[in-house]
Amino acid sequence: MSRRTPHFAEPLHVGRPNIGDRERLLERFIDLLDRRWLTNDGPYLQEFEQRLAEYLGVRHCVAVCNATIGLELAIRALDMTGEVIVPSFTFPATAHALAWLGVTPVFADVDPTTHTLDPAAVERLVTPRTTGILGVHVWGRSCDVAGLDDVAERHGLKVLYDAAHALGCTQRGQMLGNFGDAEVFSFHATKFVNAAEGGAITTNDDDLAARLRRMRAFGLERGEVCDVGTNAKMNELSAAMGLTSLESVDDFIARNRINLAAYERALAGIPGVRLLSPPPFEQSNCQYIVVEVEARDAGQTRDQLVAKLHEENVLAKKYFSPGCHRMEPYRAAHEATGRRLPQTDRLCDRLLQLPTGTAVDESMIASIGTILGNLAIGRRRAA
Ligand code: T4K
Repeated sequence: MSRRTPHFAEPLHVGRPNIGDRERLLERFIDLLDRRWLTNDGPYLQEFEQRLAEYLGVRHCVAVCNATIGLELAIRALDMTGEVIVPSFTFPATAHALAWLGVTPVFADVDPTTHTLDPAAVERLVTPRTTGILGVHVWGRSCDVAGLDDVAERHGLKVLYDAAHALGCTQRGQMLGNFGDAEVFSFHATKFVNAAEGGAITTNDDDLAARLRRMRAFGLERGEVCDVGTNAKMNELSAAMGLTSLESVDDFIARNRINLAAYERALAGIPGVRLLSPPPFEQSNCQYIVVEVEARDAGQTRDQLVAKLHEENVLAKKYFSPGCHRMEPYRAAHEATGRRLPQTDRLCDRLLQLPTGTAVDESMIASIGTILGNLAIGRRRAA
């Protein structure tokens, strides 16, 4: 059977890493090899933490080996136990970090516009066992931090934010990273600023920062074991990558904005295909191109569109489908509660993400628009 040639000869990935200044990166690698200092609070780690804290305007930044371990560290350092309320509409790492520590993730529904936790839905789930709220700034859109703080204050709960998507994004003009008791960023290869693997916990609480630093390195402080700890350290190679990548943060954001504008043009007028815009009056890193599909108007379901895009080598994603509450480790316990998460289920069925970043240019985006337009309009004509 002959296979049709895809539109793109090479696959276009969502999350193709941005590389930044290669020369600077290689200089740093040579330098750290010459110095023979590869991990354990090395100079690049310290510089990365300091530069990140300055960028975010936050007092403390504790770099870690990845965001999942960063969440675990923060959950434990904040003494979250029992039940913690969390969105189901997130990468499974958010829920896993709780479950891994024996804390029950209680899934709350999200706001249909922001895709982040709905404070009213959170409040309905508070029980005597609840110790905290774990919000996710999904796509870099800020949670309703004032609404969640209000619920937390009235019920004596800790607030942690999963800010894996949110570097360089603001809430009322202030950088995310400054809210709740702590926030956790990801510097995974697929994030627009990356350290190959990496993460960072930010907080304005001095005692919490000291505890996180101890816990990150076996509970050690000045050579003494003062706490139960683990090994969550970021090594020097990752820190050098993170630092170099962070130096290009403005360029990466500028490129993401240009790509977003190109998608706005390319997708305009395609029936049933709506591009999500970042919130007005806020700074956004624009690192995810998120499209909502209305199957009735597009003449195709989201899944059909994704399958056809893949045939053209556009490897669109279906983050975060299914929601965590429908995933094997959590399904039975969630079903037993009889609760429904209609907004989450709706988003899980309708959203897709398209390639952006420095590996994609405006002409590729125009072609993706043509492919999508032909699929949606062609189908309607056929109907
Ligand atoms: N919280 C939230 C809300 C998150 O979204 C995530 C991670 C976390 C917490 C946990 O953060 P970390 O512990 O990872 O620091 C990706 C990422 O693996 C994952 O980190 C990310 N969220 C999630 C949203 O997306 P996938 O399923 O897209 O697959 P992946 O990593 O294989 O990469 C996607 C595509 O990118 C591949 O098709 C090929 C391309 N790619 C990937 C890598 C790793 C490259 O071209 N080069 C590469 O080096 O998960």
